[in-house]
Amino acid sequence: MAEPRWTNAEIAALLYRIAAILEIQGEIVFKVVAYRRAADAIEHLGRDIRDIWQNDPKNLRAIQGVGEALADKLDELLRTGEMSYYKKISKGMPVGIFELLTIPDVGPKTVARLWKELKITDVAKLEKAARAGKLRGLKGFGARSEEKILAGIEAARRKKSSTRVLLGVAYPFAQEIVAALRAACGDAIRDIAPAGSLRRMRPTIGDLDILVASDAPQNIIDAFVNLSQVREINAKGTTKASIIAQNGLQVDLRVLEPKHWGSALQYFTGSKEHNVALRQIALDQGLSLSEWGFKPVLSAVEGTVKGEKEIFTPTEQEVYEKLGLQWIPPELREATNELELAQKKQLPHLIELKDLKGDLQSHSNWSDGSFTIEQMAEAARARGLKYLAITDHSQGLGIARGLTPERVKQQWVEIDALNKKWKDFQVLKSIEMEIRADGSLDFSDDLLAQFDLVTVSTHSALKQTREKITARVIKAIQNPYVDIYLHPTARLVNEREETALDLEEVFRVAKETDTLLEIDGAPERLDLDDVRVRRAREVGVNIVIDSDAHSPDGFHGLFYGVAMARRGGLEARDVLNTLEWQELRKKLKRNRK
Ligand code: DGT
Ligand code: CA
Ligand code: CA
Ligand code: ZN
Repeated sequence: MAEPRWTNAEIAALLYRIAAILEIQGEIVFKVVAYRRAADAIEHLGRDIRDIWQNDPKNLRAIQGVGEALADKLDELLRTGEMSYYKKISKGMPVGIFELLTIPDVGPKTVARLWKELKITDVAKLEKAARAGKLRGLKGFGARSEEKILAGIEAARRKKSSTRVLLGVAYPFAQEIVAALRAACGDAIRDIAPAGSLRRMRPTIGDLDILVASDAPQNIIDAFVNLSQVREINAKGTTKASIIAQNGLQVDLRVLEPKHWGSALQYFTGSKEHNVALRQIALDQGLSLSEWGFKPVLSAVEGTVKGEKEIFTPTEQEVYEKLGLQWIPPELREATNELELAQKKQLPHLIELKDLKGDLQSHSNWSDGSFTIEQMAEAARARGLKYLAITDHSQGLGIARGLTPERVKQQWVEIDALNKKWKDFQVLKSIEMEIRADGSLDFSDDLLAQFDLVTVSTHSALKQTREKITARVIKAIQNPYVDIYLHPTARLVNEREETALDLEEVFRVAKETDTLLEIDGAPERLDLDDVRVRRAREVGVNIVIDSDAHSPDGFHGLFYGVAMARRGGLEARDVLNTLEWQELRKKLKRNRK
């Protein structure tokens, strides 16, 4: 049965669609922009829109871009599951029309003309018409535009079929490409860095953007297209090239003169929205900013003043400084509030990997890991950590060879013996306890009280309704011996959607009960993500960052977990496992009474 409840993401998608319809119908730009702005705000709310709504349309106006009229429409949607306005304006709109908008260079105006004048209502019809040379009948269209459209259809197809690559795959691959280019080009490379979404540490990467500063661009381009990682060359010019790597990832390379390095790195790091806002700040100061640097402008109308000199920014710092801003860490460049903070010189001092003193989720061969506790501990210690919680699964999770109370006791004997081995390191007795479908737990309170700390999570019955799964999790975290709730939304990037959990409610109860919430840094999880992390901090929930390692390599999860925390604006003091174990211990609710 269909779920009548609309998620934030679905509501945002509906508003984007309304904007597209209005645009195709030739509505005034202002109205279209308003819908897009509201869609964007709802998409990045970080909490369920119902928590703001609370059955009163007036409350919705607190959301950016939502005025009275839209508030009423959203109110109707939240109450009834339908929006009559959408029904009205989408009436008679062929569904295929929206896919036309995903083709590069095909905007709403073109779509409207294709539809009205040639009865083209989907991609298949457009492709047929372009091949048959029928588009040139339209005013302003020629054989070249037909070619361009066919190429665009192809590009849109490719984009749709290739899912975005996990950060955990793209990041090491980018390092590999950078190292290979350095080895091949030596001194010809003055500077090299990955830019784009990878530098911003987004959980998934569309394509890799690599920048090189050099006075010998052709050498760099030649070396690049000849790397052993290259499967296919898409394009090769004098200063840029684009390839498909053996692993399927597209890599765009741009070579530029060193004097443009700062502005180019800034531009190609994005995000696009951040860049748009930054350019506006520049314009307000009479400067036009591009990847090439700054140029003074007299006014928007007059354009660049003849003879006025360009201003180059060899470093990225200088780009932000020139505008009176603090340099903004790439992870924050998603157009939330980073520019405002940078203006006021109030950017957070973001947490770094080296701030972490321990890891509170890891698995050994006692459950679904493949290494001994000792191997895991030595690997954590080699990374400079001082404590490691072994959180093997509890019996409720049969598939992972979950531990029974008897095996838990046996494990403790092993841990006690191991802990005699080190002066500077400690293995903590812990467990990843499955929250059963009804909210009950695998172990008795009496046993739970004897662990150093207890974590809970959900791996089963993930399709429960919002009410059920929320009640289930809340019941678990209200237990006085449950210290941490792991990977809260249970999503798997590209594989499994989040559960229907009411996170806002969980945040509230977590704060009330002193339960910690986790950023699980395993690249396939990254859960909580940046938007949720930001919200959790706002509410005042305490956060920990864990690797969820199942092998020594798995500790790289700490690096990606820290990246999510940085994207969410966290400082070291916002993350409890930056504390020594003796300090953290005192903060656990089990030790607070
Ligand atoms: P991705 O590849 O989908 O994971 O995301 P990005 O952010 O890497 O996007 P990409 O590869 O299309 O472009 C790299 C950066 O270049 C982007 O973050 C900002 C900049 N950029 C690209 N196109 C535009 C544009 O049309 N306007 C502005 N302001 N910046 C752009
Ligand atoms: Ca990219
Ligand atoms: Ca790109
Ligand atoms: Zn787990």
